[in-house]
Amino acid sequence: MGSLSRVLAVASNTFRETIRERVLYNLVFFAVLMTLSGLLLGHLSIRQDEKIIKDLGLAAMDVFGTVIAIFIGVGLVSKEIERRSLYPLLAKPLAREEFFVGKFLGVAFADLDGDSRPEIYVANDSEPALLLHLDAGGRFTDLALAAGVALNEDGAAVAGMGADLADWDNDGRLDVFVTALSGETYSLYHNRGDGSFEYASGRTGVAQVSLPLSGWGTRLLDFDNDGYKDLFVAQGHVLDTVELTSEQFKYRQPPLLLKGDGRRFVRWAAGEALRYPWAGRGAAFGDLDNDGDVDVVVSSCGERPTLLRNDGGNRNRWIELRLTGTRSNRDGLGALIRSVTDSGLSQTHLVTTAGSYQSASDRRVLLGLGASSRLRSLEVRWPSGALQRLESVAAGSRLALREPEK
Ligand SMILES: [Ca+2]
Ligand SMILES: [Ca+2]
Ligand SMILES: [Ca+2]
Ligand SMILES: [Ca+2]
Repeated sequence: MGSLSRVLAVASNTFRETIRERVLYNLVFFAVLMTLSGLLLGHLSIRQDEKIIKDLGLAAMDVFGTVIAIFIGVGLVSKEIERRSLYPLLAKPLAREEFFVGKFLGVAFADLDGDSRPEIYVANDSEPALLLHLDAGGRFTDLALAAGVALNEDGAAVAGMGADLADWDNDGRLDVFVTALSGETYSLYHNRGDGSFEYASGRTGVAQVSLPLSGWGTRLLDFDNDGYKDLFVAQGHVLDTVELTSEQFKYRQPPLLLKGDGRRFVRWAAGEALRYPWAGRGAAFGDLDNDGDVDVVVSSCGERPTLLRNDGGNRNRWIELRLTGTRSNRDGLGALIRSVTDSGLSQTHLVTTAGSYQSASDRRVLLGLGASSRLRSLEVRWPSGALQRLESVAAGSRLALREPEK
């Protein structure tokens, strides 16, 4: 019944909108048809001087013209209904702004503008990416082009596949990263804080490294707990025949690990496992062995998933956080964690399982402290707007934080 009533609602809306647009067109068409048939019959009747032929002919043309007009009208309306029925947004009256067209691969969620409602970043495989802003009335608007995250620095759409929203330069604002196909460069953006983003792939070294690579599952993660986010990408070209037509591009590619320092990213040799080429696709992140560093699971085409255990990431100090929402969602998804170490290093982490590509990650947050023995301050901004503040948190702690009820 639910789907039937939604279809009827859409049909009703569509009918009202479409009829207004098309009725004039159909009337004009009908009038032209009748004028032409009248002229034709008039011509015949003058020649044959038989009134009955004229009357019968006009009546026949009336019926013919009406049937044609109805067919065209019904055709246009049903085509419009069919087009709209492809979209899953049928539960409420539809506005044109709510249709966003694309290929929709990687998706990441975060409140980028601090209005306590999440934005949705959508990587769109060769079409401009979307940055959907949700207003207080529940309506989405695509801000990607205006914000500068729809295209790359050259104004071209890249084959965006995996995406992540994270603060890689520790300025307190979440930034955007999206992977691309070989021959393009991965797009790393810097959030300027005024609603616009800077394309930072060139100045950070990400562009030069990623030109021959094809990336999917990804995350800006701090694999060595030094307090600066690094970059992991599961890789492999989309075409298993690419080596027949290209000498430089490979179907199987090793995963990419770049170490970041808040300004630049450099390739990091992290053992034999990261030299093995896969047709990598999904990548999920989490501390699977609970030893204080982030491990990675990569899925690959035609092969078993691979677990990459992080050995040595816990040489630096760390704190683990697990959030439980009360007023916000139960898992605290979307919460922002701001921390400052004893040595003055500020970081911002987002609680999320999303991002990457076809993968869901550990919702716990692992905070790298470098050599610091404690956090000077820790602040959680919950999706409800609630603020929670802790001081002097020792390294090695595993904190379960519950959202304040009031
Ligand atoms: Ca927002
Ligand atoms: Ca930032
Ligand atoms: Ca790091
Ligand atoms: Ca681990």
